[in-house]
Amino acid sequence: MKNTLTILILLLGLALASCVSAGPTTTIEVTMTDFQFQPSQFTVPAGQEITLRSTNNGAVVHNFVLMKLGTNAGPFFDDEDVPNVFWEVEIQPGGSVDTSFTAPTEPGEYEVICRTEGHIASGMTAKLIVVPGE
Ligand SMILES: [Cu+2]
Repeated sequence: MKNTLTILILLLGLALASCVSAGPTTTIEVTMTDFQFQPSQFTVPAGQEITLRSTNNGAVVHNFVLMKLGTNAGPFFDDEDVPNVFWEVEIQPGGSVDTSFTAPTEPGEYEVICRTEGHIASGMTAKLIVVPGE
């Protein structure tokens, strides 16, 4: 009987933990392949310090480039898009980078792209959703 109760409590804990992970998070784990971000959508609280754990499982250099609100690199990244970059990090093929950035303070949907030539066109885009902080 006591064991059953323990198992129930553990299951409840797991259920609660999975609910929490579905909401905004201050840690993003992203895997890059040729040519995708996995997952391709992240939700973070506004203005918070965000830890980005990135792994590049591809054969070429990839980037995690967060564009400013309301901007979009379009079908390819060029010099015109540089002023619209909010934050970015480059990851070498086979490499991992753990870093952090401060989330934008304005809630909204932000475009994430890989600026390596041709990668947007190959589908290497994602979305960062910024929600109001607590
Ligand atoms: Cu890429």
